[in-house]
Amino acid sequence: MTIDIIIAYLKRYEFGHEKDFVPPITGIHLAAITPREHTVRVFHQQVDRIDLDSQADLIALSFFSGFAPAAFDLAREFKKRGKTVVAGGPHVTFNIDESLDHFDAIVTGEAETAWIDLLRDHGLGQLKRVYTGRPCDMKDLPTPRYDLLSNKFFIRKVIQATRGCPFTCSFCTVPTLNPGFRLRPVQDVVRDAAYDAFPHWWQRKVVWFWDDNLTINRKYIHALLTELKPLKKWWLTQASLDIAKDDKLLDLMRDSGCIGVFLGIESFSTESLADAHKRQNKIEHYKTAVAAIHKRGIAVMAGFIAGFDHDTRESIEEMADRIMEIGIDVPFLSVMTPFRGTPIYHELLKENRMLEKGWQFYNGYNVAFKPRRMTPEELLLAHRNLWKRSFSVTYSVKRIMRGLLTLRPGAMCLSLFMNSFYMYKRIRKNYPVDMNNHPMGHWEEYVPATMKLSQRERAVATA
Ligand code: B12
Ligand code: SF4
Repeated sequence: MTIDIIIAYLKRYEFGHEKDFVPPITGIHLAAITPREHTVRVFHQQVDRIDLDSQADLIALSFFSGFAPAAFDLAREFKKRGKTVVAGGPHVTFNIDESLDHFDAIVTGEAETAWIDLLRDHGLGQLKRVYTGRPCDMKDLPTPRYDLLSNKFFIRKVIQATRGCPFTCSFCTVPTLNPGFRLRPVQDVVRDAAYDAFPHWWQRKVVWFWDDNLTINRKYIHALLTELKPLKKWWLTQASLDIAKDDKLLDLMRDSGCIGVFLGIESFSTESLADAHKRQNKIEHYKTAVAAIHKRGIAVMAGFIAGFDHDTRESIEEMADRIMEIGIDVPFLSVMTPFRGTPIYHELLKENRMLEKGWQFYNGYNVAFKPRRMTPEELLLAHRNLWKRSFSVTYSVKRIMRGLLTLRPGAMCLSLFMNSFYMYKRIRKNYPVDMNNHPMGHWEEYVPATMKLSQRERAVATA
């Protein structure tokens, strides 16, 4: 059988980049766990042209909620051409009924325990509508099919070593999507990190861990980094703030080639952190935590969310200054997004604060709910102002200069590259923002009828 795996994408906002530097791991992982008797191609809509007239026997789509309209469009086009279209991923898992309107079959949860059954059934002409994937044990997972990645991605070695996270932040689907905390055997991960069939030295050198929270199990991370050290890679990951207090771990991170960590800092308000169930973050420690990581020459990327109940327009815009004060090298600035499958979604639904917006509003840069202390339009504007202030020439250049003075070479390149890129976006695309006359004007046509909250959903929420 021939299979086209497509990762759907829709441009996210006026400052957004259509081309990403680092690929998702989902498609190339799915291709790797596909039995070898099948022929697989992987497309990323973000960078690749999608072959609608493909001769494939099966089209498999994966997508986040914000890209659902693009996935539904693709499904419609392929079905018009007589193709069987299946889908999986975080959106499908929490939106089963809607997904069944668009796809011939869906996989909820993790593919490892369901994908092979689906392929077998399709081969026999006995496709079921829903396949339920259970959390997999992460043993014996193959190396992702890096060979199927388009050469448009700048960095290509993406790896997942662990799955899940012990925390329960109110806006995050990870605890329900990937329950528990599971680890791949260290030797499997090191084998993938050692994969070197890439054309450019930086693609061989840089390893990006797409984990939820790589460092949480200390015994495991120590074992992994000790084995990683001789490979002399530069690596990056997502971690929680507690690493900053662990000198031994930070030293090992430095010695094994860590150049960047992404921390979910989210907010400068104690009340907002409490609302978010982000008990692991302590505002008074932010600066010292960043300094401890910088001491090892490692760059700190950090995520911040605008739209908590205690946020005001002013507090959001001021975040730009606070982010500079605590020394973040690359900020990632999102709008609170109430994804299905999260506690915040249920809370907002109960309080009748969900806006009936299309899925394209669920991309981390738009407003899909009624904020407590602002209108949705004000929140959007405050976020855009925060973005503009954060990536102003002054702040971007300051971050680059600070990086040149304090970071190790790989981390310095990261700060230089990302800050220059966003500063360029800031200079080139300084659009005014108007929800009803958005630069992405065609978005409104994507609001599907399925976005209306069903009677059943309201009943469940208020029960
Ligand atoms: C790595 C990661 C990123 C990376 C890479 C993004 C990417 N496009 O892959 C970065 C940091 C760039 C990122 C950014 C964003 N992310 Co992110 N990210 C993750 C993370 C931590 C891991 C995803 C991953 O690679 N897992 C490993 C692979 C192998 O597993 P998987 O993708 O889950 O796929 C498995 C199953 O879902 C299933 N499956 C998936 N697709 C399909 C398709 C078929 C046909 C089948 C059979 C099965 C199947 O099988 C796979 C194997 O078990 C998840 C959290 C999580 N645990 O899922 C969040 C997550 C996916 N991200 C999320 C979000 C919201 C975003 C952003 C929008 C955030 C923002 N504010 O900007 C951006 C979007 C950027 C973009 N351009 O796509 C949400 C998505 C929620 C939703 N309902 O859409 C998640 C779930 C986290 C959360 N907040 O809850 N992210
Ligand atoms: S720490 Fe990160 S991955 Fe874990 S629940 Fe919170 S937001 Fe999700």
